[in-house]
Amino acid sequence: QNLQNLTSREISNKITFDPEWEKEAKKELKGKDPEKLVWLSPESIEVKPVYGPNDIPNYKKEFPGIFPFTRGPKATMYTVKKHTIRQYAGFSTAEESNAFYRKNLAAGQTGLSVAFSLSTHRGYDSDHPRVSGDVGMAGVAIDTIEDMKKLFDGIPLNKMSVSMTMNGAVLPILGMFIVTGEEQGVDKKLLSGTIQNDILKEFMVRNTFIYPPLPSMRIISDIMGYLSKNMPKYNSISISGYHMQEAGADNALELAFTLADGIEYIRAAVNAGLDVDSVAPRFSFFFGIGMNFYMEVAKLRAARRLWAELVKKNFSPKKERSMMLRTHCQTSGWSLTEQDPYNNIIRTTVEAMASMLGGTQSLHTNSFDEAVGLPTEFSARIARNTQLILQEETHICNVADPWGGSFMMEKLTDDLCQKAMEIINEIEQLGGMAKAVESGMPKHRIEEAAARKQARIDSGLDTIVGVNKFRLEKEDPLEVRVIDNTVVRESQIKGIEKVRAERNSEKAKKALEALTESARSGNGNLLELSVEAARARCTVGEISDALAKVWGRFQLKDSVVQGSYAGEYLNKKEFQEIIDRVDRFKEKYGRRPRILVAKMGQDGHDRGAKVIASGFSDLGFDVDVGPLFQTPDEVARSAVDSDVHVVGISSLAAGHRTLMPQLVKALKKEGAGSVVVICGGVIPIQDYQFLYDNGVNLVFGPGTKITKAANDVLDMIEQRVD
Ligand code: 3CP
Repeated sequence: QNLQNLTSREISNKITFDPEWEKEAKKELKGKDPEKLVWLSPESIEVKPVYGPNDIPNYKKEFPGIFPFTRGPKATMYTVKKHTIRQYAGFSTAEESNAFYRKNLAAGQTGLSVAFSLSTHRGYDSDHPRVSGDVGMAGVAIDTIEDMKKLFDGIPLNKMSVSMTMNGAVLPILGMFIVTGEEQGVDKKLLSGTIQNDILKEFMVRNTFIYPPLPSMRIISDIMGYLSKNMPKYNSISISGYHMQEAGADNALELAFTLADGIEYIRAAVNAGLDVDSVAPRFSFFFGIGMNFYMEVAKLRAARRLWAELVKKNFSPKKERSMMLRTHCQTSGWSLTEQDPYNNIIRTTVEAMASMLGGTQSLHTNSFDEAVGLPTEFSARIARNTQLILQEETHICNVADPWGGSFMMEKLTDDLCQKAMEIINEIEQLGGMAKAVESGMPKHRIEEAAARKQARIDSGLDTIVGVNKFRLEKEDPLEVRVIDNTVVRESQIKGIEKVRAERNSEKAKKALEALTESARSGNGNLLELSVEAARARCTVGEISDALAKVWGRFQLKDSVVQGSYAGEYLNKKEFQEIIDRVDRFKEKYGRRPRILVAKMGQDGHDRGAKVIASGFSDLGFDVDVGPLFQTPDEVARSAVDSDVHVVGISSLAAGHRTLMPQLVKALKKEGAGSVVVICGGVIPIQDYQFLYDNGVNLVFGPGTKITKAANDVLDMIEQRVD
């Protein structure tokens, strides 16, 4: 079924001004054309210095709570119910995370949102050797139902709505959540909350997939089938653009890819024999909100309108609610800076305002220290209070969609709808989002946008206060939360051993065999079988492996985007100087400097790695990009095989203290001790000396210009080669 084009609004893209205003502006500009003041946004939308009624000649009256819901899903919006303050959190063990949740709820948070350990995301138990650096670092480690019960100890699941960001190991985690409710005495009909369950974007950006795309889509339809029958208050999916924005997508790409994912999920459900009205009412969305203020507000308005119109025209639902887009938002993690970090409080406030003015249903505000580590109690309090102050003190909540009817906001909403629709149609040409993902198109577009953005910052076209303008001479280090990974891992391993010793092993074995059989035959509901397996005390790793026996584990093929960084770099002289230096290197040593850009552990956030790869490649380096999820030994082996001068590791999930020393040792063992080792990403300044002491040669924090990094790396390589 092809998507029908939206034709409800004709919009003009010609830049015109009101003649009276134009005359006055020309006077002020001493004769210059006011068109010079038009700003070309990253979405390639021309933002004019002023708007008037002629910009929205086809304006249609719209109200919140009424199709197409541009102005909000509820008629009364925050005047009756304020958005949910839902802070994403989780670290270390279930006991520690539970204590953190309880404190936050007592202090004004209104919903829960669980961050799981990357080991859990990828379906590994904490005792697996591949995840030694990951357990409990960037989220809470859950291996068994006993961990899940501790996580929600004292939190009644019939009252508290819980969001769980889980995509890869979605079956064991959701199964364990349902059984936790059961063992708390809560009927699953009463469980409320959201499971992220959005695998398509994992293959594009977030990378915590386990299985190949096709069986992953089956998991999603099975979950939708089970939830629509058994858990009417539970949102079966959180279709996420947030991670696309974090990976570099502009607002039009984020909007288009997210809605196209949503359409694909409805198709998957319909193909699995489910009725659109049995699933779509429990679809929910998730958008990132960055510093492009007006555009972010427009994005949420455009998202609701486009979704309503697309679902109506293409699936003919009977229920209004099937067309109603409800969303969570998170302020942009990427917009946070390591430099002058208290500026992040202000950034987050502005982004939180855009989310509320755009009519979000639920919101996470980032803590100011998240560019360097996990939030502390102090920074988490400020993040939460940002929302409380906006809700309680500003009176923003007293009016639904205050931007409605603004010439500018209505025009930007129209513009974004049009841009996104163009991209959605391109995706349709490729055969829908699953096919587009397979072709690599969305991933490539996002990586291009990320490289362009980095060049705009490195060359000063886009300003980041405290980073490329108004930078402090001296920075004071921030206090960061330190997690002792070894202690967490040991305690998890004890927990797993206890569960295995006490369970009925025959029952556990049967439950796992049933899962393998269902994966093989295609019969049965995988969530129902996972609930059985959770009851039988099977672990996350065992349930995941039972399916991997049939489907295997998926590996992405990767490539480097070329030309986008160079294309956007303004200061051509500065850029050319490095290219010349690289050329001289080649003349002198017979080959170009060669770098292996790699990621270790289960940390799949690869924007940094990809941008470095594109930037270095455009500067003339030979660049190899290693596959995701490598062990230090595997990276060392690839470095030797490719005979590189330098290995660059990007670390965003706090694994650097464990994994970097292991890498240095592994290189030495391979006889490659002279390879330069560099590291960048989310690394607290307090850890730099530790890394240098353990053989790392250069550490680059967030906000480092790629051109500077390239020069420093060349200095180091030349010293070594000479
Ligand atoms: C709302 N309600 C109202 C009104 N407003 N009733 C009367 N008048 C109103 N004005 C009702 C709703 O209809 C609903 O009931 C109930 O109140 C709850 O409101 P809600 O708006 O649905 O809010 P909430 O329960 O918080 O749900 C929000 C959505 C949900 C729908 C967005 O999916 C959600 O909470 N998502 C969170 C996702 C999340 O936290 N993700 C974290 C990603 P009914 O339901 O009965 O209608 S963090 C990942 C980032 C980093 C990483 O990946 O690594």
